[in-house]
Amino acid sequence: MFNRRFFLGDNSLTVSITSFLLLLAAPVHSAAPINNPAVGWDHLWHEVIIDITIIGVIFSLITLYFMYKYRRRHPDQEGNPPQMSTAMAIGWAIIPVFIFMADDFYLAANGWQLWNNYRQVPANRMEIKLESGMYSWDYTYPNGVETQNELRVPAGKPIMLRMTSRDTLHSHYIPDFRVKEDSMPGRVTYLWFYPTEPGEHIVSCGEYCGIMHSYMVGKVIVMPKEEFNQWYNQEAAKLAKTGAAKEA
Ligand SMILES: [Cu+2]
Repeated sequence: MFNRRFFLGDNSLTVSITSFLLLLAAPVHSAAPINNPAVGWDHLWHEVIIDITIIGVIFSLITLYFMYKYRRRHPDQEGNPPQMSTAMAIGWAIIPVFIFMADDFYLAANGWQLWNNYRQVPANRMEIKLESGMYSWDYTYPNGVETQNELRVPAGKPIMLRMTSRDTLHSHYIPDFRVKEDSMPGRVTYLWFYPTEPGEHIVSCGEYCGIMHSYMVGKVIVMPKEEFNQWYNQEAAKLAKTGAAKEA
C-alpha cells in the first residue's frame, strides 16, 4: 500500500530522474552526421535483450537461493521468519524498484531518441513518392520516372518516401532497414532509411489490406551510385521519348 502511494505522489523525483537519464542518453546518437535508424534500432534491441537477461538471471538466482535457504526440513516444521522494521520493509520495496525503474527510464529515453531519428529526415535525402494500392507499391521519382514493386535507390544516400494510398490502409515495411509506416488514403505519411551498400531487400505490406495482402511484396534494389545514375537518366530519356510520342 504505502509504496504505491509514495510513487504516485512523488512525480517530481520521477521527472528529475527522467531528465537526468535523457541527458545521459542524448549524446549517444548525435555523433555521426547521419543517424541511421536501423543501426539505432539494433543497438537498442540488443540493449533491451541484455538488460532483461541480466535482470532475469539475477531474479532466478535470488529465488533459487531463497528456495534452498528457507526450504522445509521436515513435514511438520513451522516457519519462523525474521521480523522486519517498517524502515526495512520500505527499503526492500523501494530500492529494488528504483534500480529497475532507472533501467526502464534509460531504455525509454533511448527509445525517444531513436524515434527522433526516425522522424528527422536528413537534408541531403532523395524524395520518392509512393502510392500504395491493392496490391502494389507504385513509386514516382523526382524526375517523373515510375516503377512498380521495385524501388531502385543509390547506395550512400538517405531515401525518403512520401506515401499515400488510393484505396485502403497499407504499411510499407522494409525489415532489413527496420522501417515500417502506414500509408492511407487522404493522408501523406513518410518514412526514411539509409541504404549504405548495394544489395536487395524485401518490401512487404505490414497491414492487412485485403484478400491478396500476403502477395503485396516488392523489393528495394540498392545500386552503386554511378549505376543508379545511369539507370535513372536512361529511364528519364525513355520517359521523354514516350512523352514526345504521345504529343505527336
Ligand atoms: Cu497492403
